[in-house]
Amino acid sequence: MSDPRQEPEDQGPMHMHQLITADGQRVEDELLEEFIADVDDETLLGLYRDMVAVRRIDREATALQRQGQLALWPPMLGQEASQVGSARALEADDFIFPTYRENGVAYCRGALFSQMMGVWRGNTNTGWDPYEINMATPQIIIGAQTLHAAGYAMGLGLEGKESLAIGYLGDGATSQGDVHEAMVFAASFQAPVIFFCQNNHWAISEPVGLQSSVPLAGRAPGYGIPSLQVDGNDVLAVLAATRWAAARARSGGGPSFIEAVTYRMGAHTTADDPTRYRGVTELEEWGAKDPIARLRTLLQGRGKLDAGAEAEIATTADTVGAELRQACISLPDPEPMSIFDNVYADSHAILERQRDHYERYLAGFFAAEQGLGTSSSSGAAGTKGASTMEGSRP
Ligand SMILES: Cc1ncc(C[n+]2csc(CCOP(=O)(O)OP(=O)(O)O)c2C)c(N)n1
Ligand SMILES: [Mg+2]
Repeated sequence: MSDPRQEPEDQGPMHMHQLITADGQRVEDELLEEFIADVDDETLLGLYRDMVAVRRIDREATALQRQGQLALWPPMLGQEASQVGSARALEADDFIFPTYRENGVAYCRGALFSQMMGVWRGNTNTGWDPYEINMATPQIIIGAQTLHAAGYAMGLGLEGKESLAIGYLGDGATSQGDVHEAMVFAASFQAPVIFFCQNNHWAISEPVGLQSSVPLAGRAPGYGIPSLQVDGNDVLAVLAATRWAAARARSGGGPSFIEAVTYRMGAHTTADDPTRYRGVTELEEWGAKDPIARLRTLLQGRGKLDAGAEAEIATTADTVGAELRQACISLPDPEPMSIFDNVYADSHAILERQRDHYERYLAGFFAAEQGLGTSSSSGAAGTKGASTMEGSRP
C-alpha cells in the first residue's frame, strides 16, 4: 500500500496557474490574463503595501501573544498573497465567511485592530459587526463557514442580488462533512459562492497528502463545481483567479472552487510547536517562494520600488504595528459576569445556576484578598473560591 502521507507535489498532474514566478518574473497565463488587464504598477504596489502590512500585523500579534497580551494567535506568515489577492478581488457588498486565520482578509476589509484583537485577547465573544464590513467573524469550527457561505449565496439567488459569498477553508477542512454538504448544496442550487481553499500543506500536524491523494482542486468537478489551482504565493494570480470565480458567480454561473497553493511558514497557532512534526527542508523550500519577495523583485525590476518607496512602506508597516499594539493593550478588561450575556435570548434555570455559582466563585477571590477565608492549607484564592462554589452546590 502506498503511503498516504505522500508529498503534495506527487499528487498527480494539475496545471497551477501563475503570473509571477518565485523569482519575480512576470509570466503569461491564458486563462487569467483577461482578469488583470486593468492592473497597473500602482495597483501592484498597493498589493505589495497590503502584504507588507499584513506580515507586520502577524509579527506584532505573535509577539503580543508571547508577551502575554493575547491568549492565542493563528499565524498567517507565508499566506499573505492568498489573503490579500482574494480579498482585493471582492466588492464591498460581497460577503466573506472566514476561518480563524483570515486576519489579513479582515485587515483588507477594514476591520479595526481593536476588533481584530479582542477575540484573541479573550476580551470579547466576537470581533466586529459582520454587517459593517460584510464579513462574518472568525469561525473556529472547521468547515462550518462553508455551509454559511453556501446558504447565504442561495439566499442571494432567491433575492435576485448580484453579489456573492466567499467561504474560506483550509486543506484539512476538505475532509470535513460540512464542506461536502456545502458543495453539494452550492452545486444543486447554482449558488453564487466561491470556495477559496488555502492549501497551506498542513492541518495542524497532518500533511495535506493525508487529506487527499489527488489535488484538492481536482475534487470540485466531482460535485459539478468548476475549479482551478493557483499559485497561492502569487498575489496577482490569486487576484485574477478570484476575479474569475467572482465573474462566474455574478453572471449566474454558480459556484467555483479555488485551491490556492501556499504554505504556513509559522505554527498552526501560538499553542503549537511545528518542529515536532515537520523538518526544515520544506521551510527552506517554501521560504524561496516567498510572496512578498517575488513582488518586490518584480517591482524593483520595473523601477517602481526604489529605496525611498521601500522606506516609506516600512514606515507605514511600523505605524500599523504600533497601532495594533496600542489597540490591543488599551482594550478594557471585560466585566467577568458579562460572559453570561448574549448567549441565550432569554435566561433559564441552568444558566441562572451557572451564573450564581460563578458569582460566588469570584467572590471567593475577593474574600481571599481580604483575608476573610478560613482555609489556611491551600492559600490559593482559586482553590478557596472553588470550594465555596462546590460547597454550596444545590
Ligand atoms: C469540527 C472541528 N474539528 C476539529 C477541530 C480542531 N482543529 C482546529 S484547526 C484544525 C486543522 C485545520 O486545518 P486546515 O483546514 O488545513 O486549516 P489551517 O489551520 O491549516 O488554516 C483542526 C482539526 C475544529 N476546530 N473543528
Ligand atoms: Mg491547512
